[in-house]
Amino acid sequence: MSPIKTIKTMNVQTVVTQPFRDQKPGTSGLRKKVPVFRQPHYLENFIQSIFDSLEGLTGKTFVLGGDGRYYNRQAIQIILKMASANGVGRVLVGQAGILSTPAASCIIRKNQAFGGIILSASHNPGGPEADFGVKYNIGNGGPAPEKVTSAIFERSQVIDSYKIIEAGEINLDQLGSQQLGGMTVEVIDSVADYTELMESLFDFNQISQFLKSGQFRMCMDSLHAVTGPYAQAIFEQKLGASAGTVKNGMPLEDFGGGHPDPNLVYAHDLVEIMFGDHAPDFGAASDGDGDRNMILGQNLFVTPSDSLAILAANANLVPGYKNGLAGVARSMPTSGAVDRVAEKIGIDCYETPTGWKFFGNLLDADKATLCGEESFGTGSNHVREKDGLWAVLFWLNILAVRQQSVEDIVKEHWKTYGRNYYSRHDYEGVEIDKANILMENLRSLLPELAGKEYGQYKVKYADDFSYTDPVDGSVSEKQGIRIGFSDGDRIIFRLSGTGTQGATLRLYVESYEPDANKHKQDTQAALSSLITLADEIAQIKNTIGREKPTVIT
Ligand code: G16
Repeated sequence: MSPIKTIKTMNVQTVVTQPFRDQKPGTSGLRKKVPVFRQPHYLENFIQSIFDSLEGLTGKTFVLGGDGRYYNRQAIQIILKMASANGVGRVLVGQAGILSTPAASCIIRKNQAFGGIILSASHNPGGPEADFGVKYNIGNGGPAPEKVTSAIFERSQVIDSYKIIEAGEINLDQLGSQQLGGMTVEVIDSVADYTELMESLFDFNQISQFLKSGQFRMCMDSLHAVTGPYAQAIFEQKLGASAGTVKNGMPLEDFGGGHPDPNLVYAHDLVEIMFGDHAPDFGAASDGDGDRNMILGQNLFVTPSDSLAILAANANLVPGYKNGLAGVARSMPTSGAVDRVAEKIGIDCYETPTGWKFFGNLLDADKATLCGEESFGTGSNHVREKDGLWAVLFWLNILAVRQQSVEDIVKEHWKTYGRNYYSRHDYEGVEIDKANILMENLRSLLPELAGKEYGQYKVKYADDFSYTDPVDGSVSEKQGIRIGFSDGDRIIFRLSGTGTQGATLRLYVESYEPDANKHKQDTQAALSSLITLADEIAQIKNTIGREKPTVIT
């Protein structure tokens, strides 16, 4: 343990400020452009609003870290000084300011911390003109539920001062304890606790033998984001995968100019490798803060919805889950593939609004063990966040046990359970007014849609999804417009809650095909009539003035 270093001058300053109107947290914390966060008092106001909304934080332990994007280090210095001024007892900070979102969740839980602040705008680009974000996680390690984020927002709207101490900078690169006023700052290894947790869940021996067998090659693309050091430590150093298995493993402040979003569009280098000649057997990517994942086989993209279903169906092969799943949960727009697995195993399947925070209560109450979302998120009760590398390890464990290709596993799954053709079409950077008009028009159509026929499709139900939490009874309304047809097909419309520029309209399309002879179609072709119908009902092109989506996954 390094000696305790005291930084002198600890005057607590109370700085007069005025509210910013735009500090309402979205699907996952407050996300804005860096120049917005760098305005005088902007970050400070939001952080003080967090502290003001928490009762009994004096003397308590917090966890702090981020995905290493531009402004991460500066923001950490400010937050540490504010935490000290607000009476926090101890802050555990990831070395160099680095903590992946799932690692932060793991560390909060392991240390029974009061909560944590994670600095990330997830999959959004980084850099001086790009995106930054702040989210607060509660003591269970998960994102703050709506009652907490609402309280933070309400406080931000009336805030008139914040507290900060005058002090020098903390050395974020040196492991060990330093003193900041009355508060201890412990700079901790960003990777160790998380690696240990993974080792407790998966059969590292079997995966290691498999990786070293020479029969199997994998490629992990960390997209110059936070998972680089974690992936190198786990796959290459611990499990013995060959050097170079992890690509783009050095976290960069601007993610190398890329968009750290593991999907077919933004992880194009990996997609080229996996769809090229001599492709490895298994490919994976994760996002800016390490909570998302994309899984690929040779010439094959596994949709996140299918991935969740396959993990659930094979959980008995993995040490950490071999005693069975209490239940599963998926967000409403996620395909119903996992529902069929749950039905077969005889466990409950919960349908929640979009946002990992909605899984927290289900996991805490042991109603669900595995959770997942179409937005490339999968996770379990081991932490309270989705977890990219956990999903990759889960797949590796299944592959090591079954000794089959990704394609064979997916095709067998479809044969057993049927295939849910599924796609999401995103229209990014749409004018906010136009996006709102489209959603309002759809809402006003809802009462007359039920029973209506559009060619082969008959509308069975049409509503704006509302969720009542089965644990605490809280109600979340207006969570997405669902139009379901009598054959089980669905189209869903939502506005994203994570963008920082204009609005993003998301259209989700799903069609179930039980017949294995019809599982070879191209996804977009299989869904084409539903996609056309979605435009007919919502008048997308006419209302937002876009001919085609920005991103299709
Ligand atoms: C966040 C949330 C996820 C959500 C995703 C997309 O992920 O944690 O639960 O599914 O955003 O949300 P939206 O459709 O509102 O943009 P992340 O990885 O960005 O933190």
